Amino acid sequence: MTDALVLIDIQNDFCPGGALAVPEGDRVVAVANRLAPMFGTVILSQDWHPADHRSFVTAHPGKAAFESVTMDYGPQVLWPPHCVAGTRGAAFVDGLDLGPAHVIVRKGTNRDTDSYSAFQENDKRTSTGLAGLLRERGIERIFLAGLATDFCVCYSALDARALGFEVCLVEDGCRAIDLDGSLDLARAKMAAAGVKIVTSP
Ligand code: VGL
Ligand code: ZN
Repeated sequence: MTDALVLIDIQNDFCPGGALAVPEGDRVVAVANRLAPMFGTVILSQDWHPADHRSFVTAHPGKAAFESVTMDYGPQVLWPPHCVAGTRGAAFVDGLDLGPAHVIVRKGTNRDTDSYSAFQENDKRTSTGLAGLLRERGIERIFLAGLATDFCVCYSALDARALGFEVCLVEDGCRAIDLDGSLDLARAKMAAAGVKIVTSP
């Protein structure tokens, strides 16, 4: 009862054929569907951007996708436009069973700030409210799966640790973008923060 499953961004645009496709991204769906009924609390996060979001390469003429720029809040990778609110790309993958989900947390809704973490925006100040929700439900430990291991899953894991939750990363329920060694870096940061790596039963 003190465990929650938090499924990160299992959306069309992060799957093969999507705008920001993660290799084998669709493979996490079966794991998520198998895990969800085992938990009393299931949260889904959904990347949900306005069409003119500042993390989109299209908002930075002369820049290329996957280049980094400096925003007010620090470095920001420029992404191909993805998960635009209300579009098919932003929808959850068809095969994902939404039945067990209690709450959907949308993130990245603010034009000027990206939000990798399901807990707070990249400014490291603006909360999504997820920590309060989990605490009010008596949650002490979260299991994380979804997309992408080295961005939204990793940032969510690190924030959860900083907020005092135990964190188990379900490795076979995640897939990575792996941009310039970002997966190794994410693994090292998560290990240093005390994130446990587990596999689904
Ligand atoms: C993500 C880049 C931009 C993710 C979301 O879900 O990992 N990555 N927006
Ligand atoms: Zn995004």
